[in-house]
Amino acid sequence: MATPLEQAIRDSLAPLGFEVYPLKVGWYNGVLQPGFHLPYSEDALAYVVLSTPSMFEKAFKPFMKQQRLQRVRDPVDECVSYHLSLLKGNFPDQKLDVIYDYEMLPNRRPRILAQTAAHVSGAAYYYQRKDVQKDPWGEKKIYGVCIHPEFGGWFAIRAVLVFPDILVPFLEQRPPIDCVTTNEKRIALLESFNFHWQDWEYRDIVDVQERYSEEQKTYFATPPSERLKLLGLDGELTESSHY
Ligand code: B12
Repeated sequence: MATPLEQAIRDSLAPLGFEVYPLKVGWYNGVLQPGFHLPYSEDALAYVVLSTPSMFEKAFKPFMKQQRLQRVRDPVDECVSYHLSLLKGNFPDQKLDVIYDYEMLPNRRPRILAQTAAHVSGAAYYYQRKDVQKDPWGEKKIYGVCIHPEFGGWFAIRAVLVFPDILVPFLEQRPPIDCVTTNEKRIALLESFNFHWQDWEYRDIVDVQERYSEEQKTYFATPPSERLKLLGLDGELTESSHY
């Protein structure tokens, strides 16, 4: 059963095409080296925020239409931060830190390892090289990828919300659904994600309920300098994401 807080977060974000999953900071820190730890109590409550395929239509297009773009960063990132800032305003009496997927520390490490957070919250299984037996890649660097049971790879991990003062020592951890079960498929998944992610194929490694619309695919496949034109707006972008 969702707590009233969780319900309030869902009620704000679900209509915009986002999903949220609770976690304890300790679950996240527990699988990471100290250099990546989040500086909060191990029992502090956090939520992973995912964008599902419909976020583009439900949040991003209206955001662009309302001309809310400040042109300081990638438009999708601005849209996400706009909505999460509004959400923050719903909890004026609660300390809430929002950590975005694109935020970097001064040492150039990401502030949050979004995939690790998604895995430990149960949102999406994080398939890494070490989840494969007898891998064929030798010295090559192989990046891992999260797969969601309903959306496959058609989603992005946008942020982690941390409530430093809400301690939940008894929060129950749900394991992520392991939907890419065979060694062969895991190899195919990591090859596809690492060597030809531009063809979108890795996203369909499981049967999915929803994909990005053709318009959304075109948007992400368009070079950043032409994306605003595609949306009927003037100007060029300097920052971009492809998620
Ligand atoms: C930097 C970055 C890149 C870099 C480097 C990639 C990398 N993984 O290092 C580059 C530019 C290459 C890149 C490319 C892409 N990226 Co990228 N990228 C990121 C970013 C910002 C940080 C990743 C990072 O530096 N991780 C640091 C490394 C060290 O972490 P790690 O490998 O996971 O290692 C840790 C775990 O193994 C953990 N660990 C150890 N044991 C265990 C055990 C368990 C059980 C667990 C859970 C963890 C764990 O400890 C390690 C650290 O010590 C993330 C967003 C974010 N904030 O996380 C997106 C992200 C990983 N990228 C994403 C995507 C989609 C892409 C691209 C397809 C698209 C694109 N626009 O470029 C390509 C595909 C990759 C490719 N073929 O090039 C998505 C992946 C979504 C998913 N389904 O998993 C993310 C999460 C962004 C998002 N908002 O959703 N990316």
